[in-house]
Amino acid sequence: MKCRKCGGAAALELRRHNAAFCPPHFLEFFRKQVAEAVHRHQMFTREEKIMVAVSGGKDSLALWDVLIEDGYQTAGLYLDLGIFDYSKESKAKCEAFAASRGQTLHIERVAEAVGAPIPVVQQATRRPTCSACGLSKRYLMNRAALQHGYPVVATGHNLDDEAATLFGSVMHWQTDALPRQSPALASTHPKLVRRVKPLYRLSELETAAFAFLRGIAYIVEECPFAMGANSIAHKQVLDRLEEASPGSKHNFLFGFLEKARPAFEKIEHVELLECTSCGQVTTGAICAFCKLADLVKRRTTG
Ligand code: Q46
Ligand code: ZN
Ligand code: ZN
Repeated sequence: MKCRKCGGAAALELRRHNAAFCPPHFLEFFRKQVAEAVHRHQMFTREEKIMVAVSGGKDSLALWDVLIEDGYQTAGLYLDLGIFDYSKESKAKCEAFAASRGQTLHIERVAEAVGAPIPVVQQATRRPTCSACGLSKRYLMNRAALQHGYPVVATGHNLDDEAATLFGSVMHWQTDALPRQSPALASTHPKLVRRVKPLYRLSELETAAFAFLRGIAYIVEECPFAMGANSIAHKQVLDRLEEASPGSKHNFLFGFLEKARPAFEKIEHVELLECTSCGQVTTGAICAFCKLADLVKRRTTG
C-alpha cells in the first residue's frame, strides 16, 4: 500500500476515500477535513474564542489538538459527571493535556449543579442514565460558555457518532430530533451559544489514528454506562454495512444533511422562553434541567 500523496509506505488505508496515506500525509488529510468542516458550515472565526468540550477520550482531545495547532483561540471544558474511576481518569487526562499545551481548562461538576453525581441521579430518577446525563451535559455546556464568554461550543462527535444518532432517530422516527442533527447549530436565542462538530467528516478509526500519531494520552475505556446504550447497537449495524460497502456511513449521513434535513427543518417552530427558575432557555416555564435537579433533590433528601 502506497501513500496517495508521496508514494511512500502507507500506514493507513481509508477505504471510503479509496486512498491510503503515510503518517505525515494522514495528519495533513485529517487537518484538512477539519478545516473543510469549519469552512463549509462557518463554524467559527479566528477572532472568536472557542470552548472545546473535552471528555478525555480520543475524539475531543484530537479536536482540541487540531484547533490549537491551527492557531485558534480555545479553552477546554470538562464536565465532571462523577462516574466513579472513569470520571477521575478522564479528568486527569484532560488536565494533563491542557497543562502540556498551556491552555485553560474549565471544569463543571455535575454533582454541584444537579445535586448528585450521575449514578445517583440515575437511581433517584429511574430514567435511563444517558438521558439524564445528556440533558445535564447540554445544559452545562451552554451555561458555562455563556458565563465565561464563549460564543461557540465545539464537541468531538465524529462521523460514526453522527451516523449512529441519525440511524437511531430514523429508526424511531423522532422527527423533532432530525432538524437538530447538524454539524453546526446556530444560536436561535441570545442565551444559546452555537454548537459545532468539526470532526463530523472523520471516522472513529481516523480520530484514533490521529490521536495515536500525535502522541495524545487519552482514556481508552468507555463510560461504564455506554455498554447498554442503544447507540452501540446502532453503531454495530452501521459497522457491518460499512464493512460490506465502504462509504455507507458517509453516504447515509451526508445524504441526509444535503437532501433530507431541509425538509424537516421547515416544520420546526418552537417558541423559546427563559426558565423562571434559572434563566436559561427553555420551551416551557421551568426548564428540563431544573425539573431534574428538583426531582433529585426531593428523592435524595426525602
Ligand atoms: S457519559 Fe453520560 Fe455518555 Fe456515560 S452516562 Fe451515557 S451519556 S455513556 S457519551
Ligand atoms: Zn505520504
Ligand atoms: Zn432552569
